[in-house]
Amino acid sequence: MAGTQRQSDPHPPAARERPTTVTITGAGGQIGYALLFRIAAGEMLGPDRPVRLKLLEIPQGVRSAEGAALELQDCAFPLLREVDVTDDPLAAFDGCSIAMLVGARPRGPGMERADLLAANAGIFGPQGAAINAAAADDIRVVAVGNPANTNALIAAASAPDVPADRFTALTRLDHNRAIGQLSEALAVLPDEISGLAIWGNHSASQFPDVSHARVRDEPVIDALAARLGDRAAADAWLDEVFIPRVAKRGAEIIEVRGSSSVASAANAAIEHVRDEQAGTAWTSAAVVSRGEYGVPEGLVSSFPVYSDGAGYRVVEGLPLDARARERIDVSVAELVAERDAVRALGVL
Ligand code: NAX
Repeated sequence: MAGTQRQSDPHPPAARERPTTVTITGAGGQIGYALLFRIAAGEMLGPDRPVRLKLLEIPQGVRSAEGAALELQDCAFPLLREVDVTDDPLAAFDGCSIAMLVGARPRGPGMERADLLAANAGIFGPQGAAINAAAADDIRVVAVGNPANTNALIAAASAPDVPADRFTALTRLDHNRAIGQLSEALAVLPDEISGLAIWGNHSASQFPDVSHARVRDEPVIDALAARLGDRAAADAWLDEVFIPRVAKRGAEIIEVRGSSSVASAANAAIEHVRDEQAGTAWTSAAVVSRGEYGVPEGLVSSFPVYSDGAGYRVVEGLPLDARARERIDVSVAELVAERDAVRALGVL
């Protein structure tokens, strides 16, 4: 009988289901360590979907990933079927349904932007090719490693047999940061705020946009005006405090904590995949543009998105005022420059 268990069956239904293969690159790093245990506990795909984890590292990172694999075993998670650690991208993406591309080359001292893009093209190009060759038909990819949008673009371009809309980049952390700031400013709970949008690049040029956001049933802008005195005070707070604070939050975390965002980034990556798979009415994610809102086709840019469980789609038809248009254009211009720099390297 569907949905019931025979009393003699010692295994819950999840134990009999085929596991979903999740590949995490850079799994021996900080965000990897904050991701693995939550995924294995079922917080990303839910309590009914067993997982097989494949951890990809460079040779220097393999021992760290192996150590995490030992600890995963020590958690005895019922949903965790298998953990493989490898430095071979083809083995790592074999049969993979969800790829979380976390490992990236950080900007070193004196490194020019072109050098950074070239170093990451050397990572995300081959990983895209390996996804093309080895991943499962239902593969979905999220780039977390920076520059995340352009890294997703490179991976997508290197996987010609995989539909481009399977590739996304993480701006959920920016989205959550913006909600955190609004929730504090308005003294409401985070889940009372809806309709917030991050546009453009996951960088300081991004545009955290409250123009369609509501707190309960009230426009956020009206709630801010009521709290801060008037509409001019609300606009000033948005321009001078909120937008720069969200856009530069990563730098603030580094300054205060002495190290970059880790648990919040892992949390956002988990929520990005969870909502893409389970469906959501509205969030933010960087997806391959089909020309929506004038963003050049093919760029991986952040938009307000929804998911019906079959991948993120852009929420279309939102009116944009001149200030929003200008901010989006600035961030998209940065994405165009990154794409052109990568093209100049002969990568795209
Ligand atoms: P760590 O340096 O702790 O870990 C990165 C790991 O990636 C290392 O273990 C390294 O050996 C591995 N790696 C490097 N090249 C690799 C390759 N070719 N294949 C497989 N593994 C490889 O960095 P961590 O703090 O975990 O951050 C990872 C990335 O996330 C960075 O690029 C960082 O900039 C980016 N972030 C992105 C965020 C976002 O919202 N999109 C926010 C947080 C974070 O800054």
